[in-house]
Amino acid sequence: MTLLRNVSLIGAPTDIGAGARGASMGPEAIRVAGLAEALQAHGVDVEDRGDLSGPRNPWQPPVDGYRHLPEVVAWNRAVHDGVHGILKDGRLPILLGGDHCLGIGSISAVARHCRDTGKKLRILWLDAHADFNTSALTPSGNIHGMPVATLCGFGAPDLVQVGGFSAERPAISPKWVRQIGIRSVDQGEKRFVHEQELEVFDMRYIDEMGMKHTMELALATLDANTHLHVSFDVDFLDPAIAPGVGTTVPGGPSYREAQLCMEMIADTGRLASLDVMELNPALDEKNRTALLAVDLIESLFGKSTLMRK
Ligand code: B3U
Ligand code: MN
Ligand code: MN
Repeated sequence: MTLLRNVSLIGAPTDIGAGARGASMGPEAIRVAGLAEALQAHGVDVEDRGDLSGPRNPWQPPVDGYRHLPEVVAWNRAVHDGVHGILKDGRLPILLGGDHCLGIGSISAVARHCRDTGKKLRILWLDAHADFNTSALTPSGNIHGMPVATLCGFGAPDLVQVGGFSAERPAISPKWVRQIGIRSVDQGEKRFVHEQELEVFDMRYIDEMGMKHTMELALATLDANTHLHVSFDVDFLDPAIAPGVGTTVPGGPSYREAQLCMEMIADTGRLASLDVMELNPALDEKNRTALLAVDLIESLFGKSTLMRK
């Protein structure tokens, strides 16, 4: 296992792409829950680069299918630059969101880094939602429902172009993505997921086949040259254990399933960047969702009960 042991935290305190207010407090809640200290206890070198800044949330209705597009663009440019700087320094970025629209900035930075260093990119999208809407398909206009489609080149030009990409040469291909835990997909979005052949391990698949088999497939064909990015939307987890998110969907992975998912990712030794998104302290109970997220991130960085071969 050759896990990167140098981690940089970077916060993006905004709910600019979300449907509920409060994810802007996510970075601080994760810090208060002790992420840096927990990783340090596992021998990880952790620096905290503090929080990015950007426009405040004007809380306006959608315009042409997008809510707050100019503000979302500004935040994603800032996230891109912050994450790219960390990768250039040879460190593993952990983006503390913030809502999931910021995955555009984070993953475009990772994609640019992979292109420049000749790495293969694999993205694990842990989420209740596919986040594959476009302005024509979205029921809400909230851009946190659009980051995967945008990164694949289907989105607002200003967002598709973050990191120097374009609709013709987008940041990522749907083929590089594996979605896990999905249980809420809108009607039009469903058709588009199918059309673009996104590889989705939905909750029915996990229920029938188990998390172990799911992760074996999602992590298949990684090699020594693969950069593994995990985009962890905290609403991936069952709301019974993780109430502190804006859009809870029942029927998510249990604590045990989520632990196994994280442990199997850690075992690959390929984790090279991480987003922790959609944590909403305004909806949480005594920071328990943040504490759970920290616990799961520890597993992602190799915490295990016994010595492993
Ligand atoms: N698919 C819905 C809801 C949603 C997506 N992502 C989150 N919620 N967190 C939408 O608005 O696009
Ligand atoms: Mn999401
Ligand atoms: Mn979600």
